Amino acid sequence: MKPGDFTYHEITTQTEAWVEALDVVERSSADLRALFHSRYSQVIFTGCGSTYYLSQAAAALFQECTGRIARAVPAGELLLNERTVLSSNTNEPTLLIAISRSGATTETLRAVEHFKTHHNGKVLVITNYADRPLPRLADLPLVIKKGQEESVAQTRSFASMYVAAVAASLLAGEYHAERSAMYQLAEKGQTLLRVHAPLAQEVGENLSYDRFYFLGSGIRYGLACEANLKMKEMTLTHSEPFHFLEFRHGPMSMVGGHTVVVGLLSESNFPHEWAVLEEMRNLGAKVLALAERGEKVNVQFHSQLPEIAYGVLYLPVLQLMAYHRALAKGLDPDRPTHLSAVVELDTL
Ligand code: F1P
Repeated sequence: MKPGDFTYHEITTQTEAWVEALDVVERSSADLRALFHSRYSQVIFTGCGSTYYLSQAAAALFQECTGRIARAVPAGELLLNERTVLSSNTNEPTLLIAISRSGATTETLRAVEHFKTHHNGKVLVITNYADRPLPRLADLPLVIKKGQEESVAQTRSFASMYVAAVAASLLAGEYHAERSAMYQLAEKGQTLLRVHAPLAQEVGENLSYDRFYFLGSGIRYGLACEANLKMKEMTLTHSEPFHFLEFRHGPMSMVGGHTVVVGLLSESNFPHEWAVLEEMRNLGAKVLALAERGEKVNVQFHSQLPEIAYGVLYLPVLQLMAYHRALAKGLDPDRPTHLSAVVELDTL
């Protein structure tokens, strides 16, 4: 095995795990319906690192699909600063959705245990491993085994759990046709990986770029955060995520000829978001745009699905770009510096 072989395999086979995620949600649909019809006044999504970013993407989508207030917090905050997150009125039940690849991260485990002991509400867990402590704490666990990975940085696992979170949100919002249509995503994802592999390699291997900004708004912000984390973990490159319009309010000072600005564009706000990318191009940035369609957009999905359903398509090309940059820098994408696959603490 060469450095990066696991990561490459996990990125390029991830669409199998997307399909399994849809199957898992379908098999659990009666239990999920019962859970979503139970009484709760707010929904909290939680996780750590990648799965916190997944929580951000999922909370925005859940609220968009259902109209119910949903928020994402890092599990460490839910545990250590719970009064900034949960209502002290225990008559107001909360639906807690905890997400973890490993099902063993200490912060997430302790936060869920504490919630179950001191608060009123049910717990849904999304994970890749059944035989771990976190799913055992759940009222309902959704386990997507095909998302399991050898690598430390999450790629296939993230996408699989994100697809499950999207499908569950569509179910909660009664978007049934849209949820069925998600089965078409696997083929679209494979096509994107095939067609845009050279672009991911070209941008990834260009070491004259020294900083990456990932712009995404609404349901895409959490995905921009995750793409930014891949760049940091795998390639040790300065990288940050921003909401599109926020980028003009300070961060654009950092833009120049060595900058890549990646835009995860929406359909609904395309002109406003595109304008930001054009301005950054005029300041010398290399712009990499991803969207459902658009004349000058580098990566076009042509999924013909509604915006709420196709978010996972933003991920594979950006994951591949991080993989290529890590190799070009002489790093092992499978084993990011200082990281282990799961953070287990005996201090909490
Ligand atoms: C979360 C996580 C990963 C990160 C690192 C440490 O794990 O923070 O996102 O890449 O490997 O763990 P999990 O709770 O989702 O298993």
